[in-house]
Amino acid sequence: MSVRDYLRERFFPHMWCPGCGHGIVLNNLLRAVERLQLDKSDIVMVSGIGCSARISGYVDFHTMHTIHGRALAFATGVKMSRPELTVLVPMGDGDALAIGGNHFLHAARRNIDMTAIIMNNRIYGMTGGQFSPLTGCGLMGTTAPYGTIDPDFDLVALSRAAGASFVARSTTYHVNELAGILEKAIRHKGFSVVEVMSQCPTNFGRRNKAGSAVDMLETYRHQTVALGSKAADEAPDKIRRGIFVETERPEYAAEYEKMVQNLGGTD
Ligand SMILES: Cc1ncc(C[n+]2csc(CCOP(=O)(O)OP(=O)(O)O)c2C)c(N)n1
Ligand code: SF4
Repeated sequence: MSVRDYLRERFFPHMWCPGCGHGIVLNNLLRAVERLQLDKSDIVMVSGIGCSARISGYVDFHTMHTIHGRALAFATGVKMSRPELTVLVPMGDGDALAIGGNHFLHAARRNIDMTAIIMNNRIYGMTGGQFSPLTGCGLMGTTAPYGTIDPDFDLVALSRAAGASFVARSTTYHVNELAGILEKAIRHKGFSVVEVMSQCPTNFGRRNKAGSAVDMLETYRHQTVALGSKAADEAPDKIRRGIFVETERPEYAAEYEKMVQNLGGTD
């Protein structure tokens, strides 16, 4: 299978604005799936609502485009009924951590085997630029015309504390790294979180004077450092990229199946 075989080309051109980071995420996600040579009929992609969630329209897997904030709840149902399938859940920062924050915490706590890809553009892109739990103090949104006073979550720390057994961060600038991380996240047995810093030039960039999409990519290049690198030692204030957590612990669907078998099976 090649990357194109995993695409629904009939739905192109896509709906994203020129320069949006979400297409880069789609590209690298498909590269990861291609490297793993997964059969597309063994993959289920479940998404909520948002520009990021629209990824599910462009992949030729089994797809469910559900409701805002509830992708992980639907995905949990899919995984519990068909644990042999690979479940991918692309979400925006608003989708995953504002309206969907409760589902996120409990999916991580349960360590259910799926890959949550959180496209962090620090804004509600689809609905015109309201601030999200990842926007950060002082930045502008339509709902924060004088700058938000809400501190942001550190998604890596939050995921680790909630129990995710694989936690990583990359950006749409670092595409080779991103594809490699997504490949490992999908292969990992347990709840995997991949935060991808993904630019929204239209609703975050313009309002926050972040420049063009290319300028925003340059910012990812200069303001992040790879975990364990010399650059990271020299720049404690820069944002870390890489794999922060990769541990083994009991996976929820497998534990449930064990319990069913111990009780005599389903027949
Ligand atoms: C229950 C519900 N509340 C609100 C909305 C409106 N809504 C649609 S997308 C969205 C936010 C999208 O932001 P995010 O998840 O960060 O994704 P992005 O568009 O930035 O990729 C909101 C509030 C909705 N569709 N359903
Ligand atoms: S509004 Fe932002 S997130 Fe949505 S498609 Fe445009 S650039 Fe991308």
